[in-house]
Amino acid sequence: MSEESEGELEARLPEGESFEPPESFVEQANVTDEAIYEEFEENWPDCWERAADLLDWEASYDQVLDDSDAPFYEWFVDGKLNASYNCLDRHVEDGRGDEVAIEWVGEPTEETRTYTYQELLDEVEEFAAALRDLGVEEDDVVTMYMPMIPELPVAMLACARIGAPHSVVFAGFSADALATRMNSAESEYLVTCDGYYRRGDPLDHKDKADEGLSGVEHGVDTVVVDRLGDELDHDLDDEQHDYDDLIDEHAGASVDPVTRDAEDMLFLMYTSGTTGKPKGVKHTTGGYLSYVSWTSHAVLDIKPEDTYWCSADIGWITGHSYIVYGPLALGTSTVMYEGTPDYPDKDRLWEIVEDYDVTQLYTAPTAIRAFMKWGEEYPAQHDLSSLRLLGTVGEPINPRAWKWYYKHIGDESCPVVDTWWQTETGGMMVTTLPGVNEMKPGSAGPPLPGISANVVDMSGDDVEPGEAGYLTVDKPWPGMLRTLYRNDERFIEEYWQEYSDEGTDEWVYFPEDGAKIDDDGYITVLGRVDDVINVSGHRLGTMEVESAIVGVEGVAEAAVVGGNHDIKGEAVYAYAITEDGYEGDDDLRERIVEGVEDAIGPIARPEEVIFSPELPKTRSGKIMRRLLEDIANGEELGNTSTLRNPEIVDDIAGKVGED
Ligand code: 6R9
Repeated sequence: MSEESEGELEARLPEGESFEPPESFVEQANVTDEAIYEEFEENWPDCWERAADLLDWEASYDQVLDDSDAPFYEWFVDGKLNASYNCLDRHVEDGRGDEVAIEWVGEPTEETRTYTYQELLDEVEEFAAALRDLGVEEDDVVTMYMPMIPELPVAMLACARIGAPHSVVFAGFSADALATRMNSAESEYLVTCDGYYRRGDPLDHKDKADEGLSGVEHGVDTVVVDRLGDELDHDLDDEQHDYDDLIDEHAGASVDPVTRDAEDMLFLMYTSGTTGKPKGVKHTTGGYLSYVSWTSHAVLDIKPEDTYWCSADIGWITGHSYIVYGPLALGTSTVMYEGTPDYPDKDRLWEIVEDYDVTQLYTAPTAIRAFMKWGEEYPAQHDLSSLRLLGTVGEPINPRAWKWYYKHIGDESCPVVDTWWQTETGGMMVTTLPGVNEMKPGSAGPPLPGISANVVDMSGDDVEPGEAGYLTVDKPWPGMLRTLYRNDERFIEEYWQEYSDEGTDEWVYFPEDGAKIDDDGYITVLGRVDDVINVSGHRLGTMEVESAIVGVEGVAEAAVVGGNHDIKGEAVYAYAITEDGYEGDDDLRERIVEGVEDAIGPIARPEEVIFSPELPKTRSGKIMRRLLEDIANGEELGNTSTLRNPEIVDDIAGKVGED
């Protein structure tokens, strides 16, 4: 966008302004009555039946919430259901088998695939039969290490059908990251593929999967999807099976959905936390599926006749909840895109919106900032009038990006929902209801009906409006994680210890985000307050990156912090001390970057590696990360007198931006 037109837009939409939901949207919205907030509050926890009612239950639950063993809450107690049945069979039984479930758009522009609900159900049953033949039993964890190809949701739903929890590992993660997760979950099955396209080139994925498998401590049966055909050939060994062969062998198979208890695990999702070890977040069948269906209905306004598109990757929670489970449970058409937004050109997303008449678009602030930088001429080349609602997720959105999205993508006629939530919350928690609330750019909005979120100070008391504090949630909700896989103790430590009153039964969930709240109850999320960096909406633990760096020969010590970045929101800044006999030169810098990519993946690639003879430390020997953050951001440095080695600070600051 040109400076001039940007200036015009800013003048038209001054800071602090709020926007009413467009009349045309309200007229047709799924939720339009603001009384819903009161209704949920008065009827809590029974209000959540409204979410459960969006599903078909084999046996109805006896109790909405069991809080007798808090914070190990149970939802929809003794209810029985199957997630794959809810996402597939029931729509087919309703006579909607010919309607589109998945519109898959490949990176090569000519390559697309459409799955109707019937076709998706057929393939899910065939793959479910194949998994059973391989030995997969109920409650066995099946890992998926796959890019954005239709076989990924097929595999997830096939697992759900036979009651085998899935654990999807983002395809951009490294071989090491795959091995760590498979070992942690003791997962004996892997579904992966030969490769996929990135900006026109076939990218090998199988080699990375094989390398990961070599680090797995137990035997693994692997299924390999042939995504690239003749572009890439691989030999399969005895424990490796070709996906298409398995599907052929089980053609026409019918596999009844197994009856799952509401509290049975639907999937595991590993996410970064404060320590170096990723956490296995456990989600259940009844609570999770009810919650993502409800939020897809109330916030994304999904209706069966929509063509809805969330541009996230299914390897992250956003893709699980809002590409696969929520949209399919509601029986809509969900778009899945394999490629990147700028290939073959920077208008690719807008071309897809136009071609498929996309009705809702859900994306991330980092993408919106890139679109802004590329210029409004790209969306302007396309007819985007099919869009009815826009959404964002993953990190705070700056008001300027919000307004650009609202104007240049939504033509000022689509509400924008800025949705705050986490892997652990399962679904959206703080955001406006698009048919009810006014929108304030930069502020996510009020907590959703039934969600009790507050902004508190360090002792847990509410802060004054406008003051920064910590976001907390003091009532459970159906989509919440139930525990960290096989680690109840860490579950309590990570999320509940900080703000709960020991001895009483007052359990308070702490998501580790900073926030402020306005007079009208709107919450602005400020970002993580733990050692987690949010790079382009992806969570990275500083400890994970640090341990990768100290694993590089020649590095004695490392500290990693997040620094501001125009597009990514935050970027990784690495400070390293060399071992005696090693130079902090380009060669070592390169090996550090490689080391991080090998241990985690390219998303964790340091923006800068700064060599320093020492790190700034307090007298008690703790690294002063705040100071390193200020240095990365080129900010004025505050008081350094509490440091053991204050002289080092100027030295390091002088080195930022050198490489
Ligand atoms: C869904 C997802 C969670 C962290 C979360 C927070 C940040 C997400 C946000 C947001 C401000 C929003 N975050 N949405 N911050 N405004 N609308 O992203 O899950 O990958 O687990 O990340 O992302 O810091 O704690 P996850």
